[in-house]
Amino acid sequence: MKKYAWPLLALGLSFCAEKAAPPEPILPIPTERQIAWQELQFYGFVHFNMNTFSDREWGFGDEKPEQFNPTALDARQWARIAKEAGMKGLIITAKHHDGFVLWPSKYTEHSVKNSPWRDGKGDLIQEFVDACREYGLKVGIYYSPWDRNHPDYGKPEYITYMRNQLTELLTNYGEIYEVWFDGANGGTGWYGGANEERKVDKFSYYDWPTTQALVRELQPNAMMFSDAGPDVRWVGNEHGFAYETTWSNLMRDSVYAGMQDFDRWATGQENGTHWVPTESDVSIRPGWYYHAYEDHKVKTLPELMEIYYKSIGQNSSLLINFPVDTRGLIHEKDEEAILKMAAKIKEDFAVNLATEATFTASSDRGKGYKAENLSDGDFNTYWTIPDGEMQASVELDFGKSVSFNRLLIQEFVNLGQRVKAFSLEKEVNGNWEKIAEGTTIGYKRILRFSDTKAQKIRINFLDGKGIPVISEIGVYSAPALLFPPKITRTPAGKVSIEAPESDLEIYFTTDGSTPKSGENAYLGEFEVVQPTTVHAIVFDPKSGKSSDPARMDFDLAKGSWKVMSSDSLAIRAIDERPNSYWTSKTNDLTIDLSQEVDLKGFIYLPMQARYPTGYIAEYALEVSNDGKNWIQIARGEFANIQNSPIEQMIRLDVVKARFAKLKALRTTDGNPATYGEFGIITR
Ligand code: FUL
Ligand code: CA
Repeated sequence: MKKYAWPLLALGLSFCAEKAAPPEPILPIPTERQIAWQELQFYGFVHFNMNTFSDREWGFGDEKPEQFNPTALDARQWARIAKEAGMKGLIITAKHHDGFVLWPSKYTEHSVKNSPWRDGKGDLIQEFVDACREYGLKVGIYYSPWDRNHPDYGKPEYITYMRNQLTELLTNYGEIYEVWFDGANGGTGWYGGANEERKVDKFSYYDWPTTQALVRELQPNAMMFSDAGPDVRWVGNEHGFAYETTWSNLMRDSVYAGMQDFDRWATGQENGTHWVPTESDVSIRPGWYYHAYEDHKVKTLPELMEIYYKSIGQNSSLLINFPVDTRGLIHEKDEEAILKMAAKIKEDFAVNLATEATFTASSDRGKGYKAENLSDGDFNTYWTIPDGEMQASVELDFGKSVSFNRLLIQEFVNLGQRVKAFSLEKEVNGNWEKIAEGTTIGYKRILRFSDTKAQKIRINFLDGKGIPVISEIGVYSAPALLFPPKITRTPAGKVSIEAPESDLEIYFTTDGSTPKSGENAYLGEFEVVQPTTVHAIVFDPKSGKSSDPARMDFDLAKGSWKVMSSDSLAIRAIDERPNSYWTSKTNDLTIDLSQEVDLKGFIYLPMQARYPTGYIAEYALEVSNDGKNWIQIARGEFANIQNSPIEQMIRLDVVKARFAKLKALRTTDGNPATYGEFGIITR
């Protein structure tokens, strides 16, 4: 009996009440391919290739296949971790700028087939693909157009080579969901032994339309990533942060990264002609590739959550990188960090208070577009209003006073991105008080605000490109996250530790061990002039919870150092303040260390200001015992510094030195060298 009742009922309903006509789309809108991709939200990067073994960020191209030799490679471990972390896919660096390829390509000898790994019979792309399929992850391929190994790079022949390799990758390994074309083009390289600088015109040289047509033909469902699309665009930084205002609309044909003032366009454009959503890429460590010296620099839980909210919470997808280590495994610390993040995301969104609320909209478009669609967990059902009405609001009544600190909104972007301004209010004794506000929404927007109590809230859609079309509204109460304290030191060696909020206790150690609450409380500044590692935690006596430890590795204090320059501002290069910097008209920085030291390396922090200039791209380090006679002890490049201006740490064989001179041989933009901070390593 029951069996037949439902279809009959459905049939009856569709006769008696017509669904109103849906709103007209506002162009641009996503393609089918982009609609499928936008649901993924969170996926992983694997940077594992020759650089893992040469300990570099950018290989020069003269590396030897023999160097590629992981001892315990297990792609299933990568896939397991990605899956447990809630990622929907993985993208692997099939070929990075150094040109080495992870599969036995017919078109080059510079590949795994000439490496000791699996006796030269291995195919890492195949192992990667098998592992991803086993764990139900989508497979993506990173392919660097810039190739510092290939002799023909810069000539038309190389473009044929590139297309041949793409054909191998996109034909032999099944379905690929994203093809990632890197925008970096540094210039110098080995190039088959030519060892020179080769400049190409990024836009004409590669003849992208032909390559894109090839990708479409071989993998019609694959999203193509590059600085400006065609399908998904770079977010414009390597912090993993999208913007408060982030449009998926882009003037695709006139905007590209690398152009001047790219950060003006990185947010997309309200009147953009094409649908090109952003992807926020970030590494779980400072570098993209594995370096043992970054084992203690894995991002902390608060840092990872900040990334989550600033990417996925700001209309972007999130691509987090694992720098797979020389064993061929994701490092234990990286695994721990990503799983903590996954657990915290679950915790923050565990209970959606909106599902218990009564929704009342200022108006609706009629049957099929009611406010109840806003909390049915289905992106494809939405609430919208009659054409012509520009402002609208939705009220939620929880039935009783509840506490919350997150608002999640999804726009039904399949009909175009519309909202330009919205606000959140709560009812207090019959009056509405603003809690938070936002600009764009897009596929997903999450507002964070401090714990708020209310029985009724209201979301006002204040401005848009057309009527709001909203899929989902969620309200959550995310448990507080304790941020680790900040540890800083003055040049004279006074260390202070600062908690993120008052009412928290601080505990610390100076012997490398992990601090414990109740042991060695921080009560005020203390002195550290010799190389020392300081760890510190904050402890919340109310909840009994501790933060993750913060860590700082201090070397010799800089108080007695002198900068050898007549410019009084030069002191800013060694003032222990990361946000101050010095511009050197002579491009170099000379320091009198005031005593002879065992120099084992140095540190260069590029300037951290918003509009940077003069990052050192190629450096030389000289030392002297008298400040007159110098010897050069190191020379090299700070790879990828332009896109990722992180602290550069160079370790060297020990040498005795009283004076040190860091010289910029080349800066990224040709302007005089800037120094955020210079430091030495003596341990
Ligand atoms: C950049 C590259 O230069 C880095 O090495 C890294 O691969 C990152 C994802 O993209 O442009
Ligand atoms: Ca819905």
